Amino acid sequence: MAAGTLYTYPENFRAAKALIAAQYSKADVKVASNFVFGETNKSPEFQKKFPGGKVPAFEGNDGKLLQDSNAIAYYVSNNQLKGQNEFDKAQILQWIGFAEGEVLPAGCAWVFPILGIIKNSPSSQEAFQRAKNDMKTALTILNSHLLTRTYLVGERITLADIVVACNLLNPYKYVLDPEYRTPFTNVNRWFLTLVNQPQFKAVLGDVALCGKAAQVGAQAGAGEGKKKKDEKKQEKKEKPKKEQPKKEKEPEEELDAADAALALEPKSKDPFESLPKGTFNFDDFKRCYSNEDESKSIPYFWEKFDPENNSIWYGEYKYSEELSKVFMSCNLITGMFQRLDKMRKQAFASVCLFGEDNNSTISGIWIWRGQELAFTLSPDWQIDYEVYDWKKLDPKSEETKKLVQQYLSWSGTDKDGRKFNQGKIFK
Ligand SMILES: N[C@@H](CCC(=O)N[C@@H](CS)C(=O)NCC(=O)O)C(=O)O
Repeated sequence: MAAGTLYTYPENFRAAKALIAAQYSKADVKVASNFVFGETNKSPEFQKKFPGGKVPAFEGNDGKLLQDSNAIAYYVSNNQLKGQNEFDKAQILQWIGFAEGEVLPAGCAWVFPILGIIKNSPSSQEAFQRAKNDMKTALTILNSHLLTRTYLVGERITLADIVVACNLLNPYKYVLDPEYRTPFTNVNRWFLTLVNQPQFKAVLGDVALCGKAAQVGAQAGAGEGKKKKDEKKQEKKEKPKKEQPKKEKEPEEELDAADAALALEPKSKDPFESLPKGTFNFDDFKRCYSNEDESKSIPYFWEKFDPENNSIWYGEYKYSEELSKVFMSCNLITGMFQRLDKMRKQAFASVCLFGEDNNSTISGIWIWRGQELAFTLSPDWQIDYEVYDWKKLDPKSEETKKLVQQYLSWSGTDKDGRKFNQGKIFK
């Protein structure tokens, strides 16, 4: 029986396939405890073993290496999951192909902009609509197949069920609301049967189906009424502070898609261009902040900061009561960072999450060129900023010094005493 270590971040639906399969087959698969997404998988040692640096990745106790969630899930599966005869095996492969080719693209295009994993732009509205339609087509096919069957292949759960259900996990959690999913009774019944099996539950915990479809820019599943620009306007329990590297890189999960989206955008004028440059060099400061301890980089900041031409702001997320899972809130922050990509050159921010699941707040310190709220300089930067309250800080005041110290050193508590949990750096 296969035994080894799975490299992944927590709550990765791809990794769940192998972990659930391992539950059924009693394969001894352990999740690497010190894995930091965007860092461990980008290291030369990791990439030597797993070229491309994607996760999940599997290292057997015997040294065998495997990438790709479906391949790993297959490897740790028992014969029942793999199929009892050649035709079953072929059908299982067929459904894995369906999961990857039909379900996953539609699911990602629909859910990822909402989770802030990929950038949403006016052109992606079309992709969004297409994804909803494609998901309908995929669910229709599944629904008619499951009309007369309990499981996808044969009479018992196989890898086909595990892989298709895992690829449907995020859609069912975040966007397939009761109205959308009602026609797909057989798929709903099948999905609920699966996620309530002890082997699924051991990996996924309780899976709550979506009550209200989450929208882009909003906390998934949370009320939408408060946001003005409803159409414009969001995994893994992240590592607790002690284990987290100080200057965590932004998650690169699916950044390939985000980067591709950015690359397609026409080159536009720098919105900061009309403002005087001043003497503060953002690149030099960022380099210092990344390489030095805060005992050096914060004094460096104050020594170099040019208050005539730059300003410091405090931004606080308005709807903290809607924040649920920490990983989703982190995606909310990094999603905003991605959408502000062109602002990076002349800006820096440290945005922190305080508290824990279902009891957290988000706030941050931002520094940028100019004295006004920078988001007003470009329509491209106005997707998220209205969900924050913004306060310009007086660089001379003691309060500002304290806030800069706190947020740049990722420490302290929020106003209500919630402890620092995660920090994200916009640079
Ligand atoms: N087909 C692969 C896709 C793996 C994949 O895209 N993983 C993402 C995270 S879920 C990743 O590691 N991205 C990091 C990167 O692309 O650098 C699988 O199913 O395992």
